[in-house]
Amino acid sequence: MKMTFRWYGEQDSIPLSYIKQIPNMSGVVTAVYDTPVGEVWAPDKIERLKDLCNSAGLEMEVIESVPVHEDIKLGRPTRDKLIANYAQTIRNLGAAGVKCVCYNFMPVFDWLRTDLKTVAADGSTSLSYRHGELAARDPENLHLPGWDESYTAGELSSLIKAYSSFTHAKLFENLVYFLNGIMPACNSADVYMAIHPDDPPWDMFGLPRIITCAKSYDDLLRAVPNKHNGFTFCTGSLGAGRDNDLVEMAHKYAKRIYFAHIRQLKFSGERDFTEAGHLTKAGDLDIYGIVKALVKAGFNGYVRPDHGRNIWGEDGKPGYGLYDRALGAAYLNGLFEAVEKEK
Ligand code: DNO
Repeated sequence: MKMTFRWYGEQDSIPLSYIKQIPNMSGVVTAVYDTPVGEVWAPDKIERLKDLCNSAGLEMEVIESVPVHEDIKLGRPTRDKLIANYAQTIRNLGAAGVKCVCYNFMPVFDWLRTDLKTVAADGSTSLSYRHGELAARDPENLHLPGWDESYTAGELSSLIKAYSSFTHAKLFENLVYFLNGIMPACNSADVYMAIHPDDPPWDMFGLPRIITCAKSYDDLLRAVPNKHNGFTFCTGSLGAGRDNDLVEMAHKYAKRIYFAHIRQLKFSGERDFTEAGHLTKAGDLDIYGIVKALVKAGFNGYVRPDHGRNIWGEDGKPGYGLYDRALGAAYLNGLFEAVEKEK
């Protein structure tokens, strides 16, 4: 495995030199943030980002995310042009040494939470989700960090309407169409696509969500068997689905998991949870069991500590502070080393 760390480009308050100081850090996971969704990422922007990372002694082999335009998800007539642009971005990324691209296929919204700073007994803060509370909110008035916020209010409302009679099957068909359209570019650039699960893994505000469980994984692998089609195994996203057995999934799909986001959850209700530090005993997910299953089944991808808490007075980007993700990386390094040596 290669341990990595998410870095939000030059706007990120965490310097690359600090990331480099985390033991065993091979590289950062980042993105070109100033190209509108749907346009081609220019080679000079990619090279510039790569040079920044490499000068700090870090690789840039994983991109999170190249966002997918809503017209592709909706299957609108403009999609072929947008898919051709996406394919060109993949070729440009491959030429710069990128090996893995994380993306998601969630309609309109990315990850959802109700609170970004839930305070724990020890004073640390983390993200939390309470289903009843979120479902009662107006989706047209939601803002969360890390989202594409480029829609105007009018665009957002017409997008939500456009999905109103949209079925899961149609969305899945459009995902397959998209993947088939970009696979030739992935083959020639040798770039591995890693779809991020829906977070949380259920429909929200009447918008369909389709990457939620083992069945979605099976359906997608069957529809697009190409090895360049694989997964970002996000334990926090899939783990919110109480029926998902993450240890079993880690074992079953290890070879098609190209990127693992490892994060811990503590449940307070059927669909209510607070994020926690990465340790197995800090929450309800068996982080040790997941790592063990991945390693034993031959996982050989990228890993990043996901979210965690804000601690030691740090007022970092919610879910993306330095300190607790560094502690998470240290813990995960230990787990991987132990399990790999046992193998
Ligand atoms: C949240 C992240 C997601 C993820 C995208 C991938 O913290 O895991 O925003 O980056 O869904 O496309």
